[in-house]
Amino acid sequence: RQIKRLADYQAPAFLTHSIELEFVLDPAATQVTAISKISRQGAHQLPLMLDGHGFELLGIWLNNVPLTDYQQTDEQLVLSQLPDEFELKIVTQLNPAENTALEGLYLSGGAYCTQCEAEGFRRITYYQDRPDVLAVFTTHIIADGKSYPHLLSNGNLIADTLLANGQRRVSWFDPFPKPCYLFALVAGDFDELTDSYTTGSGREVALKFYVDKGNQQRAVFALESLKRAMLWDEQEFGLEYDLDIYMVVAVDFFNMGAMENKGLNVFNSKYVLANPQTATDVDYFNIESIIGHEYFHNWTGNRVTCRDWFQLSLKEGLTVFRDQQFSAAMGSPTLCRIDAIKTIRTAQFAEDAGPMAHPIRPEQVLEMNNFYTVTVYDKGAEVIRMQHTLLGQAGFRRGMDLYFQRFDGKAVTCDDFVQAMQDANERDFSQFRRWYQQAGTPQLRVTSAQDDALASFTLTLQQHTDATADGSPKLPLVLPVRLELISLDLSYRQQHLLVLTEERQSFVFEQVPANVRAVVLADFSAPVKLLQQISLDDLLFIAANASDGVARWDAMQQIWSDLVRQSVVAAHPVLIPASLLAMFRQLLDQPLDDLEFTAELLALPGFDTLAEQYPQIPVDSILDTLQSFRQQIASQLTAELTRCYQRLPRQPYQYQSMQVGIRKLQSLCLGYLAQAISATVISQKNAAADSDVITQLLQQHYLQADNMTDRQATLTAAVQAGLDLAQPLLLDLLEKDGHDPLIFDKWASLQVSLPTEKVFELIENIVNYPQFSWNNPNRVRAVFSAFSHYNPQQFHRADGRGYQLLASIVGKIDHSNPQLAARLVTPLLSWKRYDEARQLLIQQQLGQLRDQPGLSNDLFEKVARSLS
Ligand code: BAL
Ligand code: ZN
Repeated sequence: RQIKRLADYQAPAFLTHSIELEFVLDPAATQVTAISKISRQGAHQLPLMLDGHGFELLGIWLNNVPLTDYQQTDEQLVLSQLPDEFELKIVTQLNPAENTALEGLYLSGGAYCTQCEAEGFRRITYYQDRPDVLAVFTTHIIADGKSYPHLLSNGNLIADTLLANGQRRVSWFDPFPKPCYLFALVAGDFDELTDSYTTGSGREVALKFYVDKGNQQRAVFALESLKRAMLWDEQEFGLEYDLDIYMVVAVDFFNMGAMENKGLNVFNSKYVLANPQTATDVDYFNIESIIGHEYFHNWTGNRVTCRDWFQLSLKEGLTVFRDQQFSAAMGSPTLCRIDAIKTIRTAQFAEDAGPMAHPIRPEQVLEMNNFYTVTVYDKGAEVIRMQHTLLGQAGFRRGMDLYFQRFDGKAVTCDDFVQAMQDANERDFSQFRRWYQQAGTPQLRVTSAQDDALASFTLTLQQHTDATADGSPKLPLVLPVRLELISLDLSYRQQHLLVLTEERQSFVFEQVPANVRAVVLADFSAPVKLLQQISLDDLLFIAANASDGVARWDAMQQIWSDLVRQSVVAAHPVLIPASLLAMFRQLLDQPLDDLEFTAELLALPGFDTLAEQYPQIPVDSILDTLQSFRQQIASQLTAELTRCYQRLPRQPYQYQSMQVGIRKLQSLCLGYLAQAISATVISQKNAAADSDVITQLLQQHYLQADNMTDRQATLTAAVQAGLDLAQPLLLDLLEKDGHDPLIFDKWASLQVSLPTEKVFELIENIVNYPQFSWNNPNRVRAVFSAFSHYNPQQFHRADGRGYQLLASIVGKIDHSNPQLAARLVTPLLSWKRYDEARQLLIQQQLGQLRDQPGLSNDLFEKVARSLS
């Protein structure tokens, strides 16, 4: 198995200037003819090394003469003694019907589609499959026009002819040189939703969405989101779309969320299709954000691309940041930020603390697909955000302008990006670049001292990053720290941006009145773990009074996390302090204007977030404590929760912020209320009466709902609390709407979050439904990712049954779809973070996986790193 290293990068020995592809589509025997114009780069006599595997080679021609003098290995074709400039024709034959890995050309349902990032193009033809080889693509697709009326590829349509044999030949030309990972082909019979967009400079762009028959109206929200994204990118960054047509195809079989192929995005149908009956508010949010993300890639990724795959964060970190800014502009910046912080605090911190820890620019990789990670994407976005924070909005825009001016049409590095930011603003970002080299989550320790006599306030910040599995250096980083000082009487408020560059630094503030409180790391201005000793009263003060909504939410999170810690130390759940319950009462009786934000303030942190606070995760204590807290809230605030729920007006569904807030707060109330009547609640004064009222509320909420969000609220609450009413309602959902794959997935994910042992029986049942398919990543994730991520009680069972289930599925899936298997295995990798008994159980499962014959590189890399 061959590890690739960033340090070994060499510019390509040959350039491919153009490639003309012809596909004659056939499920089991698609023929691909690729004619490339290639030239030697520099003075050397190196051979041309082309990547390729998983197809049959039918012939090679050099300048139209058959070529027989070549070497072929499992992964490459080596051509020696070539002229300086030449035309190479290669004919290959593929079997899309048997391509269950969903990389290269495959069949999704009845449609052909491709996925070439990162290294899928090499499954189509021999090619220099690396992002720094940029060519102009022409694509011809030949197929039966009746079965496949839509024959699509990148760029603009240039020809559509009927051939003598009755087949159709459709041709596309993409004038923008691109790496082959951005190539796409789709052929199928779709419903088409069409619109147009006129760019700021007056060019008309045709917008076309292709979805399964009958789903046309479900693409309307995605199409509207696209238009919003196009306008936002013009207004925010001065970036316009550049082709005459922008197409989005929704497919059911897809490993990723979506893919930004030039002019022809391919989307997982989950991130395109929405109507109130099938999509939740969260789905609507995600669709807008992912539609934006893929569109923004047209500049950050496509026009300026990566030199090599180690630079993946160049396009992904930046594009996630851009989609986050877009979502913030379309809705609430605070809620978007909270959303992003949750991802960092759970999945990214876990990755840093586990065997796959890597810097946002990894230095060595066995299987590139393993590095499409929360670190590269989401921590990458935080690193971009810190540059934005340090430079300000105008400075960041200057840097972006210079970046495009310098690098449009080129394949570049993360260093090139930072250099543009630095040069455009005459700043020195040399120390900042450490963020690209170092893995790990910095800990930021805060202490403060107030000198009333001198009217000064001193804040001392200290940073430290623990060693990580990759062994990368741990030098002091540049940490932008937003701070607000507020006096207890609220007469004094000052906001500051501190920049910590040393291991330890003190910042002194003069003319500060007595009794100020410091709100540190407002807006989560750096992706660190904040360590500060701060009293419950002070946290409640911050939660009520900080100017920054994120800081207010964060103060509540810290309160819960402190209470969980106290419970872990005491070995039993502590009682929720009266002052905290009083705050809950107040928020429930007088919710803020922003109801969605109120719901966030009232929500407990999840198991994963809490777990990340501990080097060794006290699984049972955290789970018991969370359960106890939910039930304490439920039983002490039953009346307030019921009142709050009942006061909120429901209206016919619209995806609109006021309504989203109502639904979210009602859902929160139902979640707690269900716990009040959960079978495990022991002390309840008038349990019987409450039980009837609450059961009725839950049932009515489901039965009267005109949308999926509300239905899901009841179902989630009832399943989590183990209520009997869950199963009949789940059955109702399945019978009415379970034919729809996206609803089936929701139903399955709800079932597998049942926190009792019965879940194993449910899982056995689910995989036997005709709607379930082991070859469809959405179906598999809906059951097994949901189980391992949202059912910590059963996944972490002390008898190891949860681990055993996941490992057996991973082993099975690895034969058909290694990329999917390697993603599913993630929760098992951090076995060293659990107690000794669990360590042994997980290690045993990983050991069996490692020894499985024919293990893919994808899975091998993760399992081997975990066990080393
Ligand atoms: N480039 C892979 C999918 C995405 O990040 O947009
Ligand atoms: Zn992306």
